[in-house]
Amino acid sequence: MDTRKRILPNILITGTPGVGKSTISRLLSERTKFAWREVSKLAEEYNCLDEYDPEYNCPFLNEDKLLDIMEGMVAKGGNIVDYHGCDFFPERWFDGVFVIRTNNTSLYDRLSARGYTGKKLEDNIQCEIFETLLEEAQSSYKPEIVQELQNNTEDQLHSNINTIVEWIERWKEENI
Ligand code: DAT
Repeated sequence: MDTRKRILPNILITGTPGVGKSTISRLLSERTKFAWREVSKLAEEYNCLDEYDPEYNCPFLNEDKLLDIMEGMVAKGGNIVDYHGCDFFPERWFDGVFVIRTNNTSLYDRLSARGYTGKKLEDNIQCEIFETLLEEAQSSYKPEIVQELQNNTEDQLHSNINTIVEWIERWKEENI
């Protein structure tokens, strides 16, 4: 895929589970008409989940198969890719990478409300405390395309949507 052929940017929305990736991606896709690519759903839909990981109580993702399927989807741009991981996508796919962040107490409440308990809950809170996804994004993409967005409150949610919409408008001015 040649990035020069994209007429719209591709955006990656990443972060620990519960930080608000789906909420942001859905609102953003309604505003921009960009396609929302929920990677967990695509993995299920296209049978990219392999045998069960007993430690984490979730299936392994067949990354190569998933990437083959997604390659055609992202070729023309105009995609919002939403996933709690970011180091296995080809770097050339994305023009902007947004790492969504949430404070520990809000994240704890959101994940508990989702029914997470024990190790699964603790691992996800630790993941946020250790800035695992921020570091993963910073080591996988050029620093100038990685942006961190705090998403604790409704006000921040709307301001984050506006920030990304404005970023898209700027990208269009600079690239078309
Ligand atoms: P993710 O897709 O990262 O797992 P989500 O979008 O499902 O996260 O959000 C998790 C929960 O948090 C969900 O109940 C919606 C809520 N939420 C998201 N953003 C929020 C915000 N800025 N303020 C308050 N609640 C928020």
